[in-house]
Formats: sequence, structure tokens, C-alpha cells
Amino acid sequence: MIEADFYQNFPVLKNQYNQDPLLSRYLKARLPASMFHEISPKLSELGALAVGEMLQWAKEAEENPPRHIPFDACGKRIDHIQMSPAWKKMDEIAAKHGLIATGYERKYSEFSRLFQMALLYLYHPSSAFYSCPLAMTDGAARALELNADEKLKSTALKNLCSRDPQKFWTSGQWMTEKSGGSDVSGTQTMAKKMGDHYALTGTKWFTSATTSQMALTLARIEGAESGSRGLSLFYVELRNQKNELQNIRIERLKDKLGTKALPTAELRLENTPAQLLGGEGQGVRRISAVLNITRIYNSVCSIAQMRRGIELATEYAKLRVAFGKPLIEQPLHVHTLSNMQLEWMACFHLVMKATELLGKEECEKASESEKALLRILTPLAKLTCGKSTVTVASEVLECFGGAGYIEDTGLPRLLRDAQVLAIWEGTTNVLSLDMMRAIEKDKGFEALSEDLNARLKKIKDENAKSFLAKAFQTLQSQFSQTDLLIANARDLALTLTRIYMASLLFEFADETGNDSDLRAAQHWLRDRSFAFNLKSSAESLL
Ligand code: MFK
Repeated sequence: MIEADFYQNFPVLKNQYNQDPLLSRYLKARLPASMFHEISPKLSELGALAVGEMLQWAKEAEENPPRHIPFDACGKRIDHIQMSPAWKKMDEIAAKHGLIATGYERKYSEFSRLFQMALLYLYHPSSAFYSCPLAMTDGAARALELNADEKLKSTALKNLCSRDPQKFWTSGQWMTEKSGGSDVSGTQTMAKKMGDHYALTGTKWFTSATTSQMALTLARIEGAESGSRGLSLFYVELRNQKNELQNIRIERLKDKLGTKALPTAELRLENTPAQLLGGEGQGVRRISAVLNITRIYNSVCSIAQMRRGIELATEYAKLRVAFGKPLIEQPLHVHTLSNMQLEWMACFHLVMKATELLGKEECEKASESEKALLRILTPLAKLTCGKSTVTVASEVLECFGGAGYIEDTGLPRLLRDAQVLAIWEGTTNVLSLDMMRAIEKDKGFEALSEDLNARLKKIKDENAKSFLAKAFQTLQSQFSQTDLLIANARDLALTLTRIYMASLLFEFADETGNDSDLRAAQHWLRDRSFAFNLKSSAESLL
């Protein structure tokens, strides 16, 4: 064969639900049988769409990024953000498939969140990050559900949860200012009382989804104390009846490493009308409810993105022949693939556990201990999955060799987009400190310890049981060395999560009785050397 005759075939993705090696088995194990049978066709429908039209629309949205048009032909300031029609399609699909509604209709009581997050998991990798506005929309819906008056609930909340694309609203979440993204205490936006509403003035430095109909934001009411305790939460409607921005100027769109289809902007508010939500000075506490939801979204999107990359790499390994054999028949390559697969599986179980708890909490079926467990698992899931997605994405590109580095394969986007998952909604360090907050204020460690120990007791594999119990004991002693805690918080968070993930993998293997699930759990234990991690993290501080 002459060289010009050879063209490498690339993988063709198949139905993302039907082909998923874990999702349907997990849902079958966790959901009531009647619910599982009812929702499976819906998941399958979205699984097909995700590899059909959605893939094409995602490509179009990426290739036609948002454009800021500050003025009209006559020089009037209009600040229009021009979006591709493909981006609007993502909005339509989200509404029709109930990406938000499913979580709030609560048709399946505490299991509704699992169903909703399964939808998100299928939707995200083909959505060009429309999942970002959806995350903020869901967070805003929760904040309105908890804090809004009946009027706002019957308008804004209703729209956020609508299945009708004509009525469906998305929400922004504007926290970050020039003075700080992680540390919001320096927020400079001021809120002036104007009769029954407030007028906000200030600059918001990172606002994703500028095309949303509403936003939640932080501001300091005139005369309020400095620092984060002087901040309040506000509801803003972006446009008036004539569809003009209400005293909001779009300064510019951000030029980002990835998430190119997403309209992330710098905004100037000049007496923008706003409504106070949840009481004066309660802003950070109230917006934490939003953050906890968006952090779970981030975790779900992380596992979804890992899964997409691993599927591409695995399918490619079946097609690509090197040194006389397909890559899938070469042990070192297979080991690399299975390591990624394992990381994804462990993250999957962690995220689904947090999702289950979220569903229970919202339906008032969670015990105090389960609420505290959710509180600590939320930052742990976000920080662990965000980091793992970056590692996995990099490995996926490497599995394609040079092709992974070439733009028109679409693969580099996986790596660029993965990086944001470790940054927004709290970096790894900020979330490690949030874990500490959950331990100090909300009994997070006790709850996790209780849950872990109860699970370990039931694990059938005796070696695993005793190894994990010992690893957890060692870790527990490190948590009591308060002088080392803060500097060591990231290592402790990652190690704690890895031990917890191991317990979930063994639990699932016992439940399914499936040999490959047990081998995966044992592989995880062999490859992730918890005790060594603990020792090295302690030594690094000496
Ligand atoms: C693919 C989909 C992904 C989703 C995409 C969404 C894109 C959106 C883009 C963005 O908006 S990125 C912006 C993200 N910004 C952050 O994630 C902020 C990171 N910073 C933090 O998380 C800080 O920890 C925080 C601002 C929340 C708090 O810092 P402070 O100012 O030091 O507050 P403090 O005193 O620790 O906490 C104030 C109160 O809130 C306390 O309660 P009390 O008033 O009762 O004492 C805390 O316990 C409570 N609190 C803080 N974090 C909490 C929380 N409560 C529950 N859960 C939490 N996570």
C-alpha cells in the first residue's frame, strides 16, 4: 500500500445512554424498578440526540462564538450579544428534556435529582457548555425556592423550571469582581435603596451566560459593614419590556482558553434595578446554596467529560493499528485506558452519592448526618473530579498521538474545556478550605466517618476492609494535627476522597455481584496508594 492510500478512521460515537458501561447499571441498582423502566427510554432518547444533532450544533456553536455588538448603526448603545442559532438549540433541548424542571417537579421524590443529573451527564459533553447556564439556572432556582416571595416564585422560578422553550429562562450568577473571585469580601458593587427596590452600581468581572433573562448577584447595601458579612444577595432582571438591558453595559466578552461558545462578559452596572433576596447581610450564606448546586453540576459535567474522552480513546484504540496490532491489543495501552476508566468510575460513584443526598435533602428525607455528609461531599466531589478531568483529558489526547494535538480533530477542545472545571466554582485550594469549613462548622468529618465506617463494616472483601479502615485511621490522626491542617488541606481532601471512593466501589461490587466491578475496586486499592500519599504529605511539611 502506498502512503497516500492510507486514511485513519476515527471513532463514531454511539447512543450515550445505551452504550454507557455504568450509568444504566447504577440507576437500575439505585432506583425503584418502576421508575427505572419509566425513565430509561427518556435517557435513551437524549443519549441518541447527544451523538446526533447535538454534536453538530455543538460544533457550530464552537465555530461561531458569541460576538459583542456594542452599538447599532446610528451609534446607539445596544450591547447586543450575537449567538449562533446552534447555541439557541441547546436552550430548546434543555427545556424540552426538562434539564432543570426534572429537579424541581420532584415527580420521583428524592430520586428526581438522580434522574436529572443522569440527563445532565448525557447532555453536557455535546452541549458546547450550555451546561454552564443550566448550572447557574438550577442554583438560582434553589435560591429562589428557599428565599423568594410568592410573586417571584410564580414568575421567575416558574420560568426557570419551565419545559416550554418559549417560556424557559436561564439565570446568571455574578459573584466575581476585579478585587477577587475566591475572596468576595472586597465586593465593591453598592446597593442603594430606592423605595421598594434597590439600584446596583459596580463592575462584575466574570459573568457567564450574559444572554440569560435574570441573574443573582452580591452587593453591599449603603452603610453596611465591610467584608463578606456586609454583602446581600440580589435578584436582577436583565432586560425591560422592550428587551433593552436595564442599566447594564457590556464592557467586553472574555477571551478564554476554552468554553469558546459561552458568552462570558465583563459588565458595568449603573443603577441597575434589583430586588433583595433573603435578608440584609445574608448574601454569602444565601449564595452558598447556589454554589453547592453549581459545584454538583461541575462534578457531574466532569465525569461526563471524562467518559466522553475515554470512549473516544477506547474506540480509537480499536481502529488504530501500530506495530502490527490494534492499540487495544497492546498491554501498555490497555493499562493506560483502564487507569483512566478506573478514575472515571470512582469519580462517578462519588458524584452520584452526592446527587442522591441532594435529592434526599431537598425532599426533606435526609437525616442530620446525611445533610452534613452532603455538605462535605460537595466540595470534595468538585475538587476531586475537576482535577481528574484535566488529567484524563490530557491522557486522552496522548492516546491519539499527534492527532490529539491537532485542532480539526476536535480533541484539543477536550483539554482546554477540562481546565475550567478545576477553576470555576472554587479552585482546588478554595474547596479544600471549604472542606475545612464543613468540618469545623457543620460536623462534616463525623458524618463522613460514620457513613464510611458503616459501609466498611458491610464490605465482603476482608483485605480491602482492613486496609481501608487502617488508611482512614491514619488519615483521621492527621486531621487532628491542627497545626498542619491548613497547609495540608488539599492532600488531606484528596486522600480522604480516595478512601471514600474505594468504599463506594466495593459497595457497588457487592451489590451487583459482578466480577468486573470487584476487580475494578481491587485495582483501585492496588493502584492508589493511600498510605503513601498520607506519609508524603506529612513529610513534605517537616
Ligand atoms: C459545567 C457546569 C459548571 C458550572 C458553571 C458555573 C459557572 C459560573 C461562573 C462563576 O460564577 S465562578 C464564581 C465562583 N466563585 C466561587 O466559587 C467563590 C469561591 N469562594 C468561596 O467559595 C468562599 O468560600 C465563599 C465566598 C463562599 C465564602 O467566603 P467568606 O467570605 O470567607 O465567607 P465565610 O465567612 O467563610 O462564610 C459566610 C457564611 O457562609 C458562613 O455561614 P455563617 O454566616 O452562618 O457563619 C459559612 O458557613 C457559609 N458558607 C460558606 N460556604 C458555604 C457556606 N454554607 C454552605 N455551603 C457552603 N459551601
